[in-house]
Amino acid sequence: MSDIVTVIAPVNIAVIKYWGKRDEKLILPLNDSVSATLDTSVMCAKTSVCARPDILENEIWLNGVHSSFCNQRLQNCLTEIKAIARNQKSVTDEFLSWNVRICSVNNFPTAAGLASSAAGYACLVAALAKLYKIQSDISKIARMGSGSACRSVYGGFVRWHAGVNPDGSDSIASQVADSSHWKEMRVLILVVADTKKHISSSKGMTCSVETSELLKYRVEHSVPKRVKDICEAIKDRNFSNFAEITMKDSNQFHAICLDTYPPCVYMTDVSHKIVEIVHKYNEINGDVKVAYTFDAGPNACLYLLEKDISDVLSLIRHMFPTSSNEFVKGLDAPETNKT
Ligand code: 2P0
Repeated sequence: MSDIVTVIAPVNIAVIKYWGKRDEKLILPLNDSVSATLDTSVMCAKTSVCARPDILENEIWLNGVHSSFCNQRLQNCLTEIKAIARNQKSVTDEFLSWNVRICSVNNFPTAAGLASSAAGYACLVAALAKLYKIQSDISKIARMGSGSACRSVYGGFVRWHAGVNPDGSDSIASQVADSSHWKEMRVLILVVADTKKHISSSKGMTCSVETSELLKYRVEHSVPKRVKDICEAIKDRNFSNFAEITMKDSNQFHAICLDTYPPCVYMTDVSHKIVEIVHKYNEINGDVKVAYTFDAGPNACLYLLEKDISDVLSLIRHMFPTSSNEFVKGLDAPETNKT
C-alpha cells in the first residue's frame, strides 16, 4: 500500500497568450507563451493520490464528486508517468500494477473560469510524479493534460517553449524568474461574470487555427519579439514595458478571437469598461501603473505593483460600487507534502 501524496498547485495568468495548437493530440502550441504563477493562499488546486492493491479500478473525485476516468487527457498523463517510472525503475512492478485513487479540489470558484484546468492538471501530474518517484521534467506531462498546465509546474514567471520536435519532447516550461525576483508584483482579479464560458478554450483555439488570418501573423511576427521583450522586462523589473506588452498581447489575442469565424466573443461591455478605466488611470498618472489581461472569458486580471494597490482598489470600488469579487495575489511556487 502506498502513502497518500498531497500536492498544491497554483493558477497561472498568461501575459503572452497561448492560443492555437500545431498538434491537437500531443497538445503542442503554435507559439511560446509567458505567465506568472500566483501564490497558493487563495487560488489553487489540491490533489491527493494513492495506489493500492484493493482499488478495483482507477478512480477520480473532483470537488467531492466521483467523476469518470474515461478522459483521454487524464489517461495519457497517468500512462506517461507510469511509463517513465517503469523506465527509471523508480518503483516496483507490483506497485505499478495497482490502481490509483485521485481526489482533487479547487479552493476558488471554478465557475469564475479562472484557469482551473491549468492548476488541476499541474497538481495531478506533480502528485503522480511524487507517488511514482519520477525524477525528470514533469512540465511536458502536465502539458498533455492541458497546455497551460505546464506553466503552473513552476513558480514565479514561466515561459512555455513551443518547441519544434514533432514528438513534443522540447515543448516544455522553464522559469524566467522565481517568485522572490519581483516581490512587489501583484495581481488583482476582477470577477466580471461567474458563468461558464460558452466556447471552451480548446474549441475556440481550434476554430481560430482553421479560420483566422490574424493568428498566422501573430505567431510569425508578434509573439517572438514580445516574448523576448517581456522576458527582459521581467529580468529588469521594468514595469511599464512589462505592462504595455501584456496589454497589447491581451488585445491581440481578443482581436484573433473576433477574427475567428464564427467569432469567439469572450469580453463583455464591463470588460471593455475596465480596459478604458485602466488606460485613463495610466494617462492621468503619466505612467503605466496598471496592466489588464483577459483570458478566454470576461474576467479581468490586473497586474500592478504593491504600492498602487490601495489607489487602484479605491478606483475600482468607486467605478463598480456593488462589486466585492476581487482577489489580490502575489507570486509563488507550488508546494508539496506527503502524509
Ligand atoms: C493562456 N488560455 O495562455 C491562454 C489564454 C486561454 C487564453 O491557455 O486545450 O485550457 O487544454 O491546451 O490550456 C487556455 O487553454 O487549453 C489557455 P488546452 P487550455 O493561458
